[in-house]
Amino acid sequence: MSDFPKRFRKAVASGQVLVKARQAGDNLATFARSVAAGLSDEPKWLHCRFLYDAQGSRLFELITHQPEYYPTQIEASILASRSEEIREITGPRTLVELGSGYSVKTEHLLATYSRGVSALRYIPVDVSESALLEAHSSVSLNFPQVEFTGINGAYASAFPVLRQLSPQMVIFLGSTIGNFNEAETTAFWQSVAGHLPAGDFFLLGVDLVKDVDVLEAAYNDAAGITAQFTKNYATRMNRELGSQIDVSKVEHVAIWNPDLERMEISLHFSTAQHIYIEPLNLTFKVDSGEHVLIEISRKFRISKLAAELRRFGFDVRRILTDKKEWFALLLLERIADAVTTRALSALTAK
Ligand code: SAH
Ligand code: AVI
Repeated sequence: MSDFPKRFRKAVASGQVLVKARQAGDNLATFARSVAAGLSDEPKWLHCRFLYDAQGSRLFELITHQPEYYPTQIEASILASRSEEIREITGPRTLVELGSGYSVKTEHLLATYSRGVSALRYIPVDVSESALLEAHSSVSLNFPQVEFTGINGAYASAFPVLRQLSPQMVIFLGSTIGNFNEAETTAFWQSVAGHLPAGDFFLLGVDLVKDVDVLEAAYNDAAGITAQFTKNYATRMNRELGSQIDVSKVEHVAIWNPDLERMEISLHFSTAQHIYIEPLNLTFKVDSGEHVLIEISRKFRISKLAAELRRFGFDVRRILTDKKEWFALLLLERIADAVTTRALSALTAK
């Protein structure tokens, strides 16, 4: 991992499409350890990043086309109409995208940021190799002037190279930030603030708190695609970890938690089952009727979020939202180090 910045520089220089942040074989061990940690806990959980194998990435893309799943269409229309305004504030710069998936909505930004420049550097970061390759075929076809270097790894794997990419705008769309719990959110912003030079920008997409019926419908689409996406977790465990889960006896459950203002997505076991983790030779028992939490999707209130971001060293330069105020894009600027250092030490002193 420590030589990653060097490998990354070489990849950019040689025009390589993808650079792996981790060593081969690492992913399976990481997956097995993560599943074991979650199934040892009470209540049981599984980490949502492992939803995205090739099939999971395809299913997520299908979710974004379901009529009930409003975030994608609304965020895309904000980007389509406001990308110029964003570029006017930031000026031309490199685009780094966290959790880029198929980079579909990003094409609005690529179109705007590639205008009038001889080349635009685009660095998408994603744990899903298939999603990065899919994004590359589309971006290279539609934007030949874009220099694409995908980082195949977790978000944090890209942080050590942020300094060499300045001036940049880091993009984190789709309200994927909502999939982090509180501890992960704090660690994420502290780490981004520690690596992003002052004056660089961060474009954050967030889904806002709204009517429970709209929210629950978005995660329980009539075509059952989200249910397939959830159950694919168990299918992936069977294939990669030899887990022997009877997938026909698990169900997708997605409900709104009003106290924590988040959707909670679980695998519900209708019968007791034993889950094997072959690489670790461990077995866990799940009871009949038990729920295993596989994903949270927090929804936000702009004023509270903006105050929190300021404490992490980000100034909110512009808030872009739709008429119904269902979704928002926040354009953040990383403020000067002295100010941030004070803010961060005040945070850690709490
Ligand atoms: N940005 C796209 C895709 C969102 S889906 C959109 O808005 O539509 C979330 C994406 O983040 C997936 O492609 C998934 O593979 C990736 N992802 C999830 N957890 C990750 C992690 N810890 N590190 C890097 N990528 C991650
Ligand atoms: C990627 N992420 C923001 C999606 C969400 O809405 O939380 C993942 C998802 N899960 C089920 N549907 C969509």
